[in-house]
Amino acid sequence: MRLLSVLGSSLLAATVLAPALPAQAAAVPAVQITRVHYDSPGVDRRSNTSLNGEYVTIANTTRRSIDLAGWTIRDKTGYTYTIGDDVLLGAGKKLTLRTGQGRDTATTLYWGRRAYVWNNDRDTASVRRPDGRLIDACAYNSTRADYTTC
Ligand SMILES: [Ca+2]
Repeated sequence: MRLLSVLGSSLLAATVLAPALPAQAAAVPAVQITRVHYDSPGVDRRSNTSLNGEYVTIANTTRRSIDLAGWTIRDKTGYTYTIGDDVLLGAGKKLTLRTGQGRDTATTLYWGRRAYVWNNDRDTASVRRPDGRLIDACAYNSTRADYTTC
């Protein structure tokens, strides 16, 4: 999956990373899924608090801001969140997408769903460019933890 990510890395990141670093270091995708907290605390009662206990965090691994407008985050089933306009992720910054409803901030976006997205046992989170190209994916298959770090 990491290899695919390299191929899918943005031209911007490729320009920044490719000339100076060896191929192995460039294996880090420009936008990386760093955590999927798939099992929210407590019993899954679909309260907004519980829904927002589910989240996925992505990080900009490059030294430049990345315009995320139109990028998508989706699960294996195909539930898809499209990042809106005016979402610029600064160099090295992280962004968290929570499942429930809330007011978007610079660091947290809200999917606005009234149902869970991330399966508590196994699923795959992926982040894609507006053209659908896969940038990074994170799969998990365990009920022994509430989250996975990718
Ligand atoms: Ca869940």
